[in-house]
Amino acid sequence: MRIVVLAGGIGGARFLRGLKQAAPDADVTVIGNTGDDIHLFGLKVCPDLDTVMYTLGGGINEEQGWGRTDETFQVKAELAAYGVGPGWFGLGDRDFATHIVRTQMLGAGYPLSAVTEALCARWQPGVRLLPMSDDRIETHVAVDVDGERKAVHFQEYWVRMRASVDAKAVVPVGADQAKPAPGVLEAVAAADVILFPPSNPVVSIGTILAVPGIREAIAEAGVPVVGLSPIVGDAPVRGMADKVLAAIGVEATAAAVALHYGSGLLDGWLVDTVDAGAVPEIEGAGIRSRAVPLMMTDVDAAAEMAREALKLAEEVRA
Ligand code: FO1
Repeated sequence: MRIVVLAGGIGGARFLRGLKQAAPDADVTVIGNTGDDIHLFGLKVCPDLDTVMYTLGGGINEEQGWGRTDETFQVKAELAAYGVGPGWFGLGDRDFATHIVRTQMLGAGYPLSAVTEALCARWQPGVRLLPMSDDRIETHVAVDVDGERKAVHFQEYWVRMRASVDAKAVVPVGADQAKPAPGVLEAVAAADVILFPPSNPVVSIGTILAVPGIREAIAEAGVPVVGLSPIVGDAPVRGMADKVLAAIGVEATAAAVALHYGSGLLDGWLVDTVDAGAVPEIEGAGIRSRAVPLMMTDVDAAAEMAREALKLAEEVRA
């Protein structure tokens, strides 16, 4: 079975670990979000691609869900000693190696998709990891600070500001001129099922869908598209998805996110058991829905969720 998964960072990566356990023989292609990418110290950092690669490759810092395990921060400290920032983004020594290799290859003319393939040769994630685009896309967030509206890079909004101020707009800068990376549209067209894991519907999955051609390809793929709600009990399971949902006028509820994607895109939507009351509204919008446990407390729980998603896909296909 060929499965295509649109993945952001931590939630997407943890879901993928469960999917691999639930469907060990499946051929999984991950379309990874690159809107979180940031250029620091002359290096290109791809947080969501790295989180998927490290999580599935066994190198992730498990508690954080990002960065490397057994990490040290000597380079970061030395940079700070030179007064070179930013200090708010925790790049570890092991992680720096990934960004140095990536930046070196990009500098030699390799596209991000080839670089990602090269990095995955070491990590062997067990899935094909494609960036959503080889073109530069960086999400910026419009905020009001000291009475003036300004745009900050997503990472500054997320990490330095901890999403403490309202996001007035979320803009994937560069998306409208970008093209899907090689293999992305082909993978969607060849898929037997397409999954939206519990990633951020605005800055992760929404950004992937903002690359011209990807949303259309999924809507026209003619195979079941099933998503899992990142919102449980009217609150995001992790992160601050509610802040960016508010920016696009979508309520932080399992039903609102499903309706935001719409029945033109989604065929099925899993909500957590606490949101079982939302199932009739979602089904009324033409999206098949089931209430199952959606807390990814461990790999087995994530695997059970993946099984439920694949089961719903087969019900939709029937
Ligand atoms: N998240 C934080 O909350 N604090 C950090 O200092 C931080 C550093 C960091 C370094 C590399 C990397 O790949 C991810 C990092 N993240 C950090 C997580 C990152 O902001 C998010 O994982 C994604 O951008 C959202 O999914």
